[in-house]
Amino acid sequence: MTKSETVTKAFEAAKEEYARIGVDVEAAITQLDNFPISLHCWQADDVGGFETPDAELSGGGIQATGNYPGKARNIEEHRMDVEKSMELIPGKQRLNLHAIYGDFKGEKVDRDQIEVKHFQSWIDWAKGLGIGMDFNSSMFSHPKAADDLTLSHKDKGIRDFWIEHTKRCRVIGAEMGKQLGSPSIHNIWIQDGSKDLPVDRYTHRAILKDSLDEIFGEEFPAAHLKDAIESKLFGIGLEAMTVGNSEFYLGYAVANQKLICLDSGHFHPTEQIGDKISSALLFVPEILLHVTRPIRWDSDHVVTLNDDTLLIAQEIVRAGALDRVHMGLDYFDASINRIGAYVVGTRAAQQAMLFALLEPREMLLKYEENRNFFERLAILELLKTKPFGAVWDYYCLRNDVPVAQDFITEIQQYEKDVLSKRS
Ligand code: RNT
Ligand code: ZN
Repeated sequence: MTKSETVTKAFEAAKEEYARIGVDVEAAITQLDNFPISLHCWQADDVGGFETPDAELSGGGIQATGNYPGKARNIEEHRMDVEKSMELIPGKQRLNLHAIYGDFKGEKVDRDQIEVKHFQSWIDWAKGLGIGMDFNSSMFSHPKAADDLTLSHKDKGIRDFWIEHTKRCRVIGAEMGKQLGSPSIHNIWIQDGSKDLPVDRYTHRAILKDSLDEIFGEEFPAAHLKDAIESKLFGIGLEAMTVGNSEFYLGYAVANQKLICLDSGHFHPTEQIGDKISSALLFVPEILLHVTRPIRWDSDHVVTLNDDTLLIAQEIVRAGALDRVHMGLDYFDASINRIGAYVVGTRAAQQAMLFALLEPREMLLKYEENRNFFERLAILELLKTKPFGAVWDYYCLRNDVPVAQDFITEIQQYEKDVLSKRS
């Protein structure tokens, strides 16, 4: 038997087995096909970006650790790496770009000067690939962010600089959405906070609220732009207080009907963002997720198919919210092959979605409503040994991407041919 015959045969058997507990595998696959994952551009170069002069991630309470060779040094290499990664991932993806990744062509363009023209080549690139794009204002790695205060700074000059930057980012995001025929989600995350206990939290939060009001003053069609705001518990060097904490942004998002962005690394370690989805959905129009894997802190390790990722996927599916929850990834591991990081992490997120879509919904609900809790537990445990892998492999085969471990050799080859030649 050829490999594709083996995979198909295993899939047919799996389909029957799932059908026996009332799961329609084909329907699950169709739903997965329509659920794009937004790939964060910043895994390819450790959150460096393409500003002139060459910048590196600095401050902001976030850190990319590791020194694995081969990171993308310019926009051409970056696009090549993202394309290579996308070739090895099944299903639909989008690209999530940060403002510092503009096509500045060696020119020094400060953040309050960026325009659509600096991103037109990205839009054209995305159009060529037939994918949508999301966007982020970049309020870190900049002299005007050195105080760890941006939109909430008491200095009006600094604050206005970042307000201008973010206003421009929304214009650029809206243009991306318009040209690509798919709304772009613009996300605001700021590092603003304080290392030691401050005496004035209130004013900084009041200022941040005013800055956001000013930023959101301009309206864009929902078909072009969606606004998201991202909360955080703490950052490195900013342990005592974060201006934009969960209460702040959730309050703001509810009051102004913005998207709340939930990042799996931005809460206390025993909290799971999967649990927050159904609550937020009742009060905000849509949710943006930054799926990541925090180890002991917001370490942004590559996403894996662990309990946290699974719960996120299960809660999206169980809440019937595949069209209201947008899944973006947000990790940056500089210690391993970066294309490998993209492929493993994105596949894990998709696998979580597929696993969740293969749940026998009716049966589980019935058990739960009848308080048959051992039975519910038994089925949830049983699902772990169902032939999930056979469905996944078939999904890859059908999408014409490497099946099972085959992507490993492809990435090794790319490292040999391309990455190892970058000094
Ligand atoms: C930082 C936030 C934020 C960034 C990216 C680069 O803690 O998670 O989303 O990771 O915007
Ligand atoms: Zn994030």
